[in-house]
Amino acid sequence: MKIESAKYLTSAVKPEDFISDGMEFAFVGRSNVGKSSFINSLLGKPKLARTSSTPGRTRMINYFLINNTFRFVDLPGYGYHKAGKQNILLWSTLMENYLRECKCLKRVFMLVDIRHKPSELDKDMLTYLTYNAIPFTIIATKADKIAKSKIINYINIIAKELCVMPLNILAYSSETLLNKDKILDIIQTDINM
Ligand SMILES: Nc1nc2c(ncn2[C@@H]2O[C@H](COP(=O)(O)OP(=O)(O)OP(=O)(O)O)[C@@H](O)[C@H]2O)c(=O)[nH]1
Ligand SMILES: [Mg+2]
Repeated sequence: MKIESAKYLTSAVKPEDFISDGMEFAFVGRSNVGKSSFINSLLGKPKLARTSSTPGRTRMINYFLINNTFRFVDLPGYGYHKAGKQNILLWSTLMENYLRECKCLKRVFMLVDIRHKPSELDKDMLTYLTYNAIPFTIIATKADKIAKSKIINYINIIAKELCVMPLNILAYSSETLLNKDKILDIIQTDINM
């Protein structure tokens, strides 16, 4: 698929703001895992979704309109340890509401850091998606941070932890754009269905 146009559409801060028609692809994962960078690199627009080295940057739900036909939805990250153990934001309420209510969702891209074992929250997310029959693709991002020859080993570890086949996980890097075309093809196929 070719990205012809991509622009910021609107943000949601409460469920009443959610858009209820059309097609959407949403991006979930731990805070700082690289969701906004993933969106920007897929779209070839480095500054579209705000990225930051500070976890918890994306607090609202941000909608982007692509090719005037479908939307990307940048969701707040989960598992953000704000200051000390007392103040852990687990899943954001807004994100939970979104996953429960969205009618337009074609697929969720669930991002994990290729270098780390998935957390309990990641496992909970996967269970949630499976239980609610939401189609998903697991993305192991920041693949540029490890040697190419090691990618398969890391994918195998993540697959085992998440109880999925290694084939169901795609390595990605917003720096090298590894597997970008494959991901755009997945989106195109979903749209055509
Ligand atoms: N090397 C490398 N760095 C990445 C990659 N993806 C993201 N980063 C960096 O990781 C940090 C977090 O990226 P974001 O895209 O802001 O992460 P996020 O998941 O949107 O974070 P929140 O909005 O806080 O939930 C930034 O410093 C990015 O530059 C990648 O593929 N490779
Ligand atoms: Mg973000």
